[in-house]
Amino acid sequence: MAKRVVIDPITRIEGHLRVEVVLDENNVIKDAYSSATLWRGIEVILKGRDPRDAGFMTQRICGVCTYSHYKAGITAVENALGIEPPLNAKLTRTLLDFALFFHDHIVHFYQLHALDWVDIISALKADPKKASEEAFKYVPKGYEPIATGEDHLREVQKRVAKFAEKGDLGPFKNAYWGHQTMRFTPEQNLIALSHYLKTLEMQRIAAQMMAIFGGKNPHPQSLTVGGVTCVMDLQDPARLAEYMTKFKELADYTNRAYYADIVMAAAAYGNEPSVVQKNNLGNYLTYRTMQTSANSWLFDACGYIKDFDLSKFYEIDESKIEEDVTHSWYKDTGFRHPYNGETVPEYTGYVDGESINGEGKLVHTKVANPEGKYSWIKSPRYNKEPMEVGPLACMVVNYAKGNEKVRKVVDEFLAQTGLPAEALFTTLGRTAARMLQTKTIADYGLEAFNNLVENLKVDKTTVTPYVIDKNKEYKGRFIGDVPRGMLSHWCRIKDGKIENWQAVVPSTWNAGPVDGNGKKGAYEVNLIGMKLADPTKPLEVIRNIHSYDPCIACAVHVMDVKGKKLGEFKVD
Ligand code: NFE
Ligand code: MG
Repeated sequence: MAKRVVIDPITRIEGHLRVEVVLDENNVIKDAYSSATLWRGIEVILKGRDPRDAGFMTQRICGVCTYSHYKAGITAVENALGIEPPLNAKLTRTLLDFALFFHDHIVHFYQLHALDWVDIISALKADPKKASEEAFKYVPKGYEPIATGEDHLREVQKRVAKFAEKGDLGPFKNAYWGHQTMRFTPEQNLIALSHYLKTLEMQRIAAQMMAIFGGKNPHPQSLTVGGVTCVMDLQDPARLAEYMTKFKELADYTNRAYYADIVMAAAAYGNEPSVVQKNNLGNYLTYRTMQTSANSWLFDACGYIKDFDLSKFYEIDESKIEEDVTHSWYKDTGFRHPYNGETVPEYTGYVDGESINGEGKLVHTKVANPEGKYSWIKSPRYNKEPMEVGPLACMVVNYAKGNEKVRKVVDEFLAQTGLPAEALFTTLGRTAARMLQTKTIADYGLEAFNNLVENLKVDKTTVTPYVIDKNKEYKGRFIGDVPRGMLSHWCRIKDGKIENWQAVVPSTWNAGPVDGNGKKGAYEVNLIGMKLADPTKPLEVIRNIHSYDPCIACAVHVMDVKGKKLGEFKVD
């Protein structure tokens, strides 16, 4: 009988995710199931509400990308009502996006993902002097590394050694230290560890950056249907200067630490098969984001590539976005466009099976039922095809479209690392792409800031007035990339109230189960073919899943309107 490994929960993500992999006799993954085990939500709560309040409620979908759903909720209503916010408002919204992307991406790589790559215990054995010198190898031209100075690195070692000496590694315990697929040298591990600690400071700067024009972070408050309300701050040169200073600090950190560490990972992990295994799903979908002037976006592609082909860009046709629930715990009503989306729960649980536990023993477990339903996540499809979304999609689709800024950043990275373009379509490539997206913002984002400053000199408008006609029916949507990929919110308004609201979320695209046509989503299909060094320590699977930066709170954002109990869970 085939061996099965169940990882539940996958930790260091937002929300509740279970991944099951089925192995052949050589421990190669033959099949995989991605299952969201948590049920929560927002879409149904929105029904019957005032559309002007939608953004404040959609914002509660997630505690991580709070700004994404806020902006999406507001913009979907603007689109429905035919409101064009003033340029000042659009550019201010972009400045908030920059803050969110910096925050999410550095925290993801260092706090949520790095420990799949960086062996903390090994860092304690490093020679700090050697590490200090080595750090110079990986920074982009014209920059100096952050992790320099023998004394500084020795201090870093001491901080972590205190945990180790107590016999309790605190935040670093329960990881697969010493795993066969960990490839950094002790010195490289020490360099990355120093950045892990430094990021705890840098993420605070990103949060402050969001609060300058957002009022606070998380859950900023300064967007309103028609524009923005941070009028006083936009008129205050000190606030503008403060934003620019923080932007530059994060841009500098991106180049000197984040970029450098990914170049280092590319060098060390280039021969680790589980990390450079090519994805199986070659479809990547993105939508323009970060408006930088009246007619330009930093990432301007609205479309997709197929079969890993970087030479052909296809434009999106919004009518081809649908969601299917054949294998999700909802009543099956076929593929549905989100304007007509439905969410009727139908929980059927798991079935009896067996899996290998952490001691290598075969134990009785509940497992996903491939014939039935096995996740709270729906399966979004484009033209009935699964698509991967996320920073990797954003970078490769913009590359294919000929976005010059993206091309420059990607080409320089490939040249410095010696990697072929094909290497982007791997676990390593997905992790690198998130950094390259951050670097694109770091290198070019201030264009939006400068354009806003110039525009404010001649135009003080921050909001467009509007009326909602209660006798009219409206429909509208937001589509755009947020830190985890392409997000869309779709709304219908009737009698001045929200009649239907559907959010099709990045992690839903990637983490959804197989669809009614037997086509698997990105998580499931991309795991197939990966060999595990040791099934009792499935680090390869965790590293791959973490590379998407899963947010299951976002992916499962629906709930029963009456709050009915849908299943019982016992935690031992
Ligand atoms: Ni909860 Fe989110 C982002 C959105 S993700 S983090 O980015 O939308 O799937
Ligand atoms: Mg939804």
